[in-house]
Amino acid sequence: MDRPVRVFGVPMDLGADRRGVDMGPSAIRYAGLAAELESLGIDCDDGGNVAVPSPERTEPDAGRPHEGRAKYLAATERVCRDLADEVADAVADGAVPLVLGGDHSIAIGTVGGAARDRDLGVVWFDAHGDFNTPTTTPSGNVHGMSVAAILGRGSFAGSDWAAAPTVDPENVAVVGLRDLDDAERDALRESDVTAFSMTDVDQRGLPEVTREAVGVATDGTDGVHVSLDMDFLDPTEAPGVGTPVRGGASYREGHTAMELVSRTAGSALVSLEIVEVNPILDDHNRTAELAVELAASALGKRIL
Ligand code: B3U
Ligand code: MN
Ligand code: MN
Repeated sequence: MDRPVRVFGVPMDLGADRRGVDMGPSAIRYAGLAAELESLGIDCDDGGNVAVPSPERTEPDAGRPHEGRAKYLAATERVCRDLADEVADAVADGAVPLVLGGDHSIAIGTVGGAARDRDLGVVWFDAHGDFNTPTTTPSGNVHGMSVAAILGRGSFAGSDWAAAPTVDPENVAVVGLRDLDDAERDALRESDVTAFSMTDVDQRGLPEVTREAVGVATDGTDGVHVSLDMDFLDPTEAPGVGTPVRGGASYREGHTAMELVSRTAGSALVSLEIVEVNPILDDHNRTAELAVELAASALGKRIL
């Protein structure tokens, strides 16, 4: 990576049921993120944390009335607006923002900022589709709606923030799916988003699937955002995640995916984000350590 990297932490857990992902940014920094990136010759600067209100002092159903339910949507909006500004400023300064979550609702802010002033493609590595809307969600948790939000789907349309679609579904690819709700699955299949399940990964192999996903995100766009939900990995490798699902990517597949991001997106990589690390559920910080390794692979680390 020849551009500097600017790290942001977003200690957010309003978008998920299980507490603990708010400690993800600390755990990833503690696992040696800055030292690892500097060892690769990357100029790494820490932009600090974006302020997140605590759930104890926040009203889940405050704010704009919505059809259906999206818990803490008003607070999530404020956090995402601040994050979007930080991300947009970092990109304008010639840096690559590396955003540490936090639950996956923060991607609404990261993508909002990265897509400012450019056509952005997105590659989303996740066990889940994050394609629910406030009307289809079984949980009301915004981390299960963030892909829908960045596309301006469902009742996110018409409100003035998550509403404005920031990306074109034809330039969005999701990789690693193995846990979808019924209505979410139908919506994803009917959409123009390219979706690769673990069945595709099993049958075609992760390298081919990842190359195709990066191709979807770079085709006709000005750059790519990569969003890595750590539950993309199998829980044997990444036990410390908000919502573990068996049957995920292996340790090497995780690296292969990130190495291919670096090789194939290269200078088109606008921003990177790693989310859903939950230190409370982790085993001696190994999920955070893996997050550091995967960030290094995505930013150009090579074995040979
Ligand atoms: N699809 C479910 C569960 C879920 C989504 N993302 C995560 N879990 N991490 C939902 O609540 O929307
Ligand atoms: Mn997710
Ligand atoms: Mn997930």
